[in-house]
Amino acid sequence: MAMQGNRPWMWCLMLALTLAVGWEQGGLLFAESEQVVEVTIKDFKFVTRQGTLRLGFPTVIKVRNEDAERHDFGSTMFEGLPTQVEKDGVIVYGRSVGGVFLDPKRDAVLRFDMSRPGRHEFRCSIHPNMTGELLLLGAEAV
Ligand SMILES: [Cu+2]
Repeated sequence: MAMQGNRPWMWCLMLALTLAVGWEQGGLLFAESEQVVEVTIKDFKFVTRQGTLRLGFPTVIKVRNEDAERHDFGSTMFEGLPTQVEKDGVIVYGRSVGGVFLDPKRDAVLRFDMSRPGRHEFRCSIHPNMTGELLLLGAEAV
């Protein structure tokens, strides 16, 4: 993840604080326009709950690891897209986010704007047989 300035931690901390303060209002404001995908990791499998996902809309992927094992939610779907990752109370931004690692019983939230239609695969790099996918419709299909 690329950070600007010579004190990236400072920038990151300020951003995290700003977002934390504005969280309640922001959550309400964006509640209607965000499309949410819930991914639960359980028994070494991805269980995905998604509604119809449309292009160009703010998308939120909530990942929860229910296993007692560390897992990874990795995907190329974020490639080149500004992506916000919220994990363990810390929020970071990146443009080449490859995914997020989740310790047992932890969760993470990824936010970005879907911009490519089709099937988007995700997998766990620790357990390569763990895969899942999201289906994204073009705006014209809705
Ligand atoms: Cu795994």
